[in-house]
Amino acid sequence: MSLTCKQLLETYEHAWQSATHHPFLEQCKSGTIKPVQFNTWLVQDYLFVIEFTRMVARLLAAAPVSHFDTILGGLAALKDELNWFRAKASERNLKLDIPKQQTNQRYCQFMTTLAIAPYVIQATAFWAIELAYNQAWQIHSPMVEPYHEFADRWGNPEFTVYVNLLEKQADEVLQNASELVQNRVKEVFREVAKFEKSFWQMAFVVK
Ligand code: HMH
Repeated sequence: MSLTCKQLLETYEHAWQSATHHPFLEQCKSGTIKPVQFNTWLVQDYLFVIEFTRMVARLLAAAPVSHFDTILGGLAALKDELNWFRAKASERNLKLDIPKQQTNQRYCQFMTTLAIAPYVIQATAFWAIELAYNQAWQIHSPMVEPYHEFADRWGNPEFTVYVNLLEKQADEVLQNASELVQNRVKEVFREVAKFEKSFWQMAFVVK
């Protein structure tokens, strides 16, 4: 029996729940988040997305040509996203050349190590990372101003369609994964869930 993305979500339901629910998101929804905390998340996420873009570039290099369209679409969206982050930071007078917090450093290090993993592992990690944001922001939508556009960026229905395509691509290659590789996929999925949970918490570590 081959492993599927749906099975990962079912098996690790609790860990996934923690990845997509957090006081940070609730406080953005209600507008009670302190601006300094929101800004902390914003700059850390910008720094994360730089390394995430590099991960997606490596994934493209390992992908079958039939997966190019979706991945190239993802990279184009990341190009816009990086520019959007810079615009948001500039509106808020935030410095972007600051050190990553430890959680962010570890998450980025984890993405770097995926470079030498088989494509199926990279594809599943890619799907899980995008799904985490799609669900987390969607579950907490709509958000009050000025957070509405943040919730909409990842929670919008087109983003869900894109994440579903990533799931299909991961499922397709999971069909041929050995048991050893399936076990690595499970570990990587749990790691993503753990990192996503701690990422929200970074907002509350204000330096
Ligand atoms: C921490 N996970 C984190 N940041 C993001 N921007 C995404 C996932 C997806 O885009």
